[in-house]
Amino acid sequence: MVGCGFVSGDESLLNLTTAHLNTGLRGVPVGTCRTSFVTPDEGVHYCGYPISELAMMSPEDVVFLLFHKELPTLEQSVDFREELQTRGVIPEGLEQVLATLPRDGHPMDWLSIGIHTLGMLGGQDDWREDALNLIARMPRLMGLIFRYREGRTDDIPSDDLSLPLVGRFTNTLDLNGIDNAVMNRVLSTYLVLHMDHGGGNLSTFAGKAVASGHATVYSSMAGAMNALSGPLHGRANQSCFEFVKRIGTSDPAEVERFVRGELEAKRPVFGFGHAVLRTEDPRAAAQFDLGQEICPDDEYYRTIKVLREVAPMVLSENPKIQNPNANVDIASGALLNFVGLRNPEYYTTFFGWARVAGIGAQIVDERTVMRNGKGIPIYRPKYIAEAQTLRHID
Ligand code: CMX
Repeated sequence: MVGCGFVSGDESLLNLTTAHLNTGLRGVPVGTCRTSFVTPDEGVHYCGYPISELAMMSPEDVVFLLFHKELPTLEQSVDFREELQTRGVIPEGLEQVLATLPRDGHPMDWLSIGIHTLGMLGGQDDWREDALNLIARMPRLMGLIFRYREGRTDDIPSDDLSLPLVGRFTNTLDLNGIDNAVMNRVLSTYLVLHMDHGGGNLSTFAGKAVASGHATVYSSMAGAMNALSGPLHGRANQSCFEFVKRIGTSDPAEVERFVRGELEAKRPVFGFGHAVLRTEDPRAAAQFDLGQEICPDDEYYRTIKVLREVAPMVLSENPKIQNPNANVDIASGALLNFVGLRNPEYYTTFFGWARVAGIGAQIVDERTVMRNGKGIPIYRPKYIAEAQTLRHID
C-alpha cells in the first residue's frame, strides 16, 4: 500500500512578503491535503498513486481510495458498490425543480442548482454521509440534467441502481444509436482522471472554504461547482474542444499554420501548458491511448494527434512557456464527442461530476479528520487595508 504522506512544499514560501499580496494566494501554503498532490514529472497522484497507475480502474474503486486512503480489496470493492447503490436513491422532487429551469441556462448552472436541490430534499447534515450520498446520486442528476435541458422528458428510464455509476448515467440518458459500452468506458476513464487535483485549485478551495463555515456538503459543493464553471478554470475543457473544432483539419502544415495564427492573435493554444507539470500530462497520455484504441480514424482524434506533435514544437519557440506539452484538456472533448456527447457546453459538467468525489473527500478530511478530528477552523485570510499597505511599502 502506498501511504498518503505529507509532501512538504517550499518552506521559503512561508516567509510572506508584500509581493504575495493580491496574487490570488498563488503558491502560498495554507494547509495539507490527504487525498492528492501534483508533481512536475508525474502529475497528479491520488493517495500516493500516480494517476497513470489508476487511469484504467473503475470510478467506484478510486472513490474508495479517496475516502479510505487505500485501494479496496476485492471484497471491499464489492461491498462499496453495494453501499453506493443503497445511497443512490434520488429523493422525490428533483425532477419538478429541473422542469422549471431555463433551457438555455448553462449546464453548470443546472448542475449547481441540482446539487443544491438534492441537499434540500435529502441532506443528512453529516459530512461523510452527505458526501457519499451525493457521489451516489450524481449519475442520475447528470442524466436528468441532459434530459430536462434538452426537453426529452418523456419515457425517462427509471434509475437502475444495480448498474455501475457511469452505467446509471448512460441508462438515464438513453441516446438512440449510441454504443453505451464505449461511452461507459470513455466516461469511466474521464471520471477517474478528473476526480482530484490537490487542495488549492479554485473549486476545491472554494468548496472547502464554504464548508469551513459549516454550510452543508451540498451547499459547499454547489459553491465549488460555481467556481469550476469559470472559463479560466473548469470551462477550459469546453473551450478546448471548441478550439479543436475551429482548426477543421488534421493536415500537419495547416495545423501548424493555425497554431501560429492563434499565438500571433494573442490567443491561447488550448490543451497545452500547465502551472505545475513540466512534461506531458499523464492524463492526456491515458486519453490518447484510449482514443487510439476506440477511434483512431475519427477526424477530431486525428486533429488532436497532430496537435500533440505540432503545438509543443511551436510553443517551445517561446522561452517564457514553461511547459509546451499537452495537458488533460486536449483529448477529452474529442473522445466525448466520438461517443455521442456532441455538445461541448456539457463538458464541464463531467469535470464537475468527477470532482464531487475529490472535493467531497477533502471536505470530509478537513471537517472530521484534520487537527485530531476537531476540523479546520473557519477560513479567514487577512486582507490589509490599502492605505496601511502603502505605509508598509514605505
Ligand atoms: N498558449 C499560449 N500561451 C501560453 C500557453 C499556451 N498554451 N501556455 C503558456 N502560455 C503563456 C502564458 O500565458 C504566460 O504568458 P504571460 O507571461 O504573458 O502571462 C507564459 O506563457 C508563461 O506561462 P507558464 O508559466 O508556462 O504557464 P502558466 O502557469 O502561466 O499558465 C496555463 C498555465 C495552463 C494557464 C497556460 O499554459 C494556458 O493558458 N494554456 C492554454 C489553456 C489551457 O489549455 N487550459 C487548460 C489547463 C488544464 C490544466 O490546468 O490541467
